[in-house]
Amino acid sequence: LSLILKDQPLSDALQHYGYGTAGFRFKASIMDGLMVRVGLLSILLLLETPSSEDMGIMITASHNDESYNGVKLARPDGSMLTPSQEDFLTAWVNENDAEKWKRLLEDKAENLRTNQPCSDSERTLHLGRDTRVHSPHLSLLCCQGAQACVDALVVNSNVRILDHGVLTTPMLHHIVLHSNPQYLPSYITPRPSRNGYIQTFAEAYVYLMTHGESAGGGTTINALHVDGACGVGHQAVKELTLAIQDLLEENDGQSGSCTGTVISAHNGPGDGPLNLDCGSEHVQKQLLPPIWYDGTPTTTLDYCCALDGDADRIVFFGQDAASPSTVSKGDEDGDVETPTGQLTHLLDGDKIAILIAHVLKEKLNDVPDGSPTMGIVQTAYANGASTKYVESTLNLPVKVAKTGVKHLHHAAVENFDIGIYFEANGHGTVVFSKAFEEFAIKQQQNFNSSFFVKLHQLINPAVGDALCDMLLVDFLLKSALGGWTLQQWNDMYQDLPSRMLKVKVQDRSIIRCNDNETECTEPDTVQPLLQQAMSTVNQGRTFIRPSGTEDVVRVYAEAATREEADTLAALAAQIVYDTCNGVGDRPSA
Ligand code: G16
Repeated sequence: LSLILKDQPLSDALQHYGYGTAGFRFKASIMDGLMVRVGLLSILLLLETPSSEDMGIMITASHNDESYNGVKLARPDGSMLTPSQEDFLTAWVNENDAEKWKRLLEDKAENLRTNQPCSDSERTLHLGRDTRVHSPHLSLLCCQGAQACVDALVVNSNVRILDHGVLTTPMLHHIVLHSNPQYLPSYITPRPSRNGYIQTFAEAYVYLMTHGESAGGGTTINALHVDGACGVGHQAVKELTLAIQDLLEENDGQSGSCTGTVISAHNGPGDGPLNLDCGSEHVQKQLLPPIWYDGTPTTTLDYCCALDGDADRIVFFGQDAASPSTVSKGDEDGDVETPTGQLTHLLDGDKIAILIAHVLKEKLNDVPDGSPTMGIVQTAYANGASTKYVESTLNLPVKVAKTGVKHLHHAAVENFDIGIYFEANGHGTVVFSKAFEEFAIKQQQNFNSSFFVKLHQLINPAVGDALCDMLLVDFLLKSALGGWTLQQWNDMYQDLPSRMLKVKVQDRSIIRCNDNETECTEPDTVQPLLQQAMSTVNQGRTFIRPSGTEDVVRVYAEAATREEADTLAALAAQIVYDTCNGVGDRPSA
């Protein structure tokens, strides 16, 4: 108690620490006290799980700039917290009443004495962190809070706090899920470690690349250039690439002649500022190629992808090789030259979801009886053309969820045997039901087809995962589709031109939206003005919502032409500024 209330009180007493779209996320300078509390409360949540279940904590602010940090928890099956767990955490991290804290801990201790008097089952709290400069310090505080709770409750040594050091977010979720193998299908071997993560996905990729119908048909293969956002994903890509090369060498001559794709990792920690002018958020929102801080790749740039700061998002793109981005590490003052290159293609989360659905649909058509159900979950940010394509051309159902993968994940699990969920920003994965697992096993046993089993092995079922998604897309393009280019992928349908903007306001909490965030409900003056703006352009659609990770209001607009989309976005931004107490300069038309 003295640790949380005296030694590490909340760093900013006036701040309400809310659990946002993806955990607590603030300027790192006001997070010390918060981290101690989160560590402590995580132990309470861990002790509530059935015996021998592990949980995890990830310290990262993902796509935000380096001055931010964050913390999010992983449940035993690798998924995000439930709303009631989020409420519990939020209420207690903001609590400063010593008596209430004392009672909470006494009640918990009493409960443990009564219900788990001599439990010898081991539970572990796994910790991971990204490469931000303050992450080790915040991680340490979290561990101290967790250890203090273990000591205070006199819980025996069967609670372990295991700091894995630097991990990608999906690695942490993988480790937690694989530590609780009861949540894994029988055909996935539990490997709860960083190396286990690398081996799991490298093996599935190599199997699929070397056993597909088109295996070896790789004449169109170009190197895949990966922009690591100057974050944690860079090293992980290198490890994955090495593991794949080793496996391909072992396989050499045994099956097919596939050499795999040469994957080339760029923009590691220290090459440039984290997420600045690089990474998936930059590429997708600014519609610009990244700065290649470690030197512009000299070969073709027609097959590239960009990760975000904790490697749970990915977008693919092609870049005009004639005018690549200016190479710059920034001068002494930290200035960075403006990129000059152009995107030739942007393949975002909508396109990734549709690529996966397209291949799976074909595969399922070949299956003689009883296919599992399949559908796609999107958010309001999904391009209107993508939704139309899924419903009209693929003939698949679409569900629209609130922003935040926790909402999409839930909707995908609830509604489909094969639930493909992606946010347009490239955050997503595929979840499979028990019925799918039985189907996949039957396909393997009765029809000698391991495709569905191996596909499941290549996908991180716990959370959106840039590295798995990268390998999956590469397999689909190169092998399953026999050598598609980004152009062919892009040509599946044409996106409506869209634009995303951010507006600063005095207090974004005054803004409320409907359930799927397509309309603004408060302040009530906003939506009629947005409707009016939409009516001025062809096929116009716009919405606004308060961000759950940054202190801004987000604006999305799409329309029939680039000019109309930009005009609509600017109008919507001005409406936000005028009606919600905008801060700084009024957005220009
Ligand atoms: C997080 C969430 C995503 C969400 C994004 C932006 O991404 O995991 O689901 O789309 O924030 O959220 P908002 O618009 O509320 O700021 P990441 O990659 O930053 O963890």
